[in-house]
Parts: sequence; structure tokens; C-alpha cells
Amino acid sequence: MTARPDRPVSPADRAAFDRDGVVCLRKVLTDTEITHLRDAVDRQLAGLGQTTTGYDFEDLARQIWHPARSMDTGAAERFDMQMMKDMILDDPEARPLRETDAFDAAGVFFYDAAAWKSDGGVRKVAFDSRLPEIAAELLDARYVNFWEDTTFVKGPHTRQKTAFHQDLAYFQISGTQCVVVWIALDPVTHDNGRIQYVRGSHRWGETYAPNVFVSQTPFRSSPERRCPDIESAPDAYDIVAFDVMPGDVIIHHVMTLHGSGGNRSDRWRRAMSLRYCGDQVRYFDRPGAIPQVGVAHDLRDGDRLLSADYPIVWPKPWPDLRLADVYECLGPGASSSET
Ligand SMILES: O=C(O)CCC(=O)C(=O)O
Repeated sequence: MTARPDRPVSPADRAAFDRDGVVCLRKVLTDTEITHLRDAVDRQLAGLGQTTTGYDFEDLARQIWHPARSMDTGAAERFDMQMMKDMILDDPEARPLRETDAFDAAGVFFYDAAAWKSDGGVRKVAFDSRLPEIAAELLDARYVNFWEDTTFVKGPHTRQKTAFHQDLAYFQISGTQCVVVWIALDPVTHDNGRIQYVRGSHRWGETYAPNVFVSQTPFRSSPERRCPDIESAPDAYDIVAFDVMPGDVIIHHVMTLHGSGGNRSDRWRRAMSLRYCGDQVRYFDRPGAIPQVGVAHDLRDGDRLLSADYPIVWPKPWPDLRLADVYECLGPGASSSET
């Protein structure tokens, strides 16, 4: 069967997503769109230590495993890191999740979020690229809300892995009609920390507690169970990974377990992940979900995501409407970047 030209996803890709909980689509984003995201990530990275939302998890891991050192996260305040450190040190099953290669630990595992709130280039990609329609197709959704962006950068020689986890319990949502689009902004291979997905885990019917990425320690505030220790027995799981080039996207179901290696190469691994929800998703102030950045809504449990914090990005009211331009006109002091 060949793809209908008006469909954004081929039947084979759609079948792979349904079966595996993850699919890699090639050459989805344009060079201009990749440049928008790289510019945003480079700006976030330059703000490390001064912004309230950027963290270096590589450095945090070093501080966590040295009980005598107190936590220093610069101006970042999204998480109570001292509490997380205590939580990890109290966890008898916690251990460092780091590559063991012998190189100087000079790396950085940078994490930030919600660039779309201040960056017009990110909005152009999140709202007006091919991604919203692709998300609608994979989710069988009548309409699609944009939830948030998150940045994950692993600099050269970063030992820190990303602990396997499932995304659902990080988000204030109920329902599983949600996808995460992982966008490589540099070529990504096994050496520099490509993502690994546990094929079919979206169908296990389990919700797992969030962890703090540097250890499998679950958030105390989450009532959900601990994620299986996939790192200790990877061969027991059906793990799939994709080498990707900028422009390719990997889309996983919100229930699919995934993690990544460190960056053992001399190359950067910059990535941004964009999250989209379908019309069946409802707001849920989930215990243990991570606080969102700068949301102003007053949604209550069970509400549809009808809020400027979660723009409806598909379908478009009319073809070729650029929602990012609409946001520039209506949004709260939004800054612009040129196409
Ligand atoms: O890039 C990584 O290492 C982790 C990415 C991830 O967990 C996500 O996009 O949900």
C-alpha cells in the first residue's frame, strides 16, 4: 500500500507507531526550522546559571554522589534539588548512571524547558511545521494542543545517561493521547547519546513514576510505581534506537519507556522535544508531575486543555495560516524572530 499524497504519515509509519510506540520519520523539518531550534537552544545554553529553568544534570550528578557537597544550581529554581539529592541518597537502589569510558568528565547534560514562551523561532516550528498534522494523524485526534518544549543537550564527553522513564506522569494530563517529538539538532548516533526505546512498552498498561533522569529514583510525591531497572538488564528488553540527522524526528507515545546513553564522542548532541496532546486529553493536576514553566491557566481536573497555555495547533482555521504570527499579535509580549 502506498501513502496517500495528502496524508502526512505513511500507513507503514502509522502501523509502526501503533505497534512499537515509536516511529522515526525522515526529513520532516526544513533547514530553516532546524536553525530556529538551534538558535533557541544555544541561547538557553548561554543562560545556564543565570536563568530560572536551565540545569546541568552532569554537574548535579557529581554533586549528588558527593554527600558532603551542597547543591548549587545557580539561579535555577524549577526544582528543589537539595530535596532531590536527599531523595536519591535515601534510595537504596540508586546508583550513578554514567558511562565508564576513561575520559575527563568535562561534559554538560543541559536541560531546559518552555522556550516557546519567549522564542518566536520555536513557535514557528511547534505551531507551523508539519509536526502538528503528523501528531494529529498518529493520535487519531480531531484537534491537537501544543503542551510544551523541553531541551536536552549532551556536550562532548558527557558521562551522564538519561535514566529510562515514561513521560506520562511528568505531565499534568489524564488520558494517553499524547506524543513526544524528539528532534536532533546535530547528527546523533550510538556514540553521542541516541535515545533508546523499549518497543511495545506503551501497551504494558502501567504508569510509572517520574525519575530525575540522573538516577532511577522515583519522585516521592508520585503514587505510581518505580520504572523497571532497564539499565541493569538491557538484553531482557526489546530496545530500538535510530541514528538521526537534523531534520529527522523520532516520535514516541507518551507511555513508551525510553532513556539514552552519555555522549562519548567529541561532538555535541543538541536536541529539543515537543509534546502534543489530542482532543481526548484532559487536565489533571497529577501528584508528582513536574511543575510547568510560566503557566497562567486556572484549569481544573477533567477540563479540556482550553487555555492560551496550550495553543490548539491543528487543524488550522484556514490553510497556510501561520499560528506563530497570530501569537506574535496576540501573545503576552512575545518576541519575534525572522523567517
Ligand atoms: O534526550 C534525552 O536524553 C532524553 C529525552 C527525553 O526523555 C524526552 O524527550 O522525553
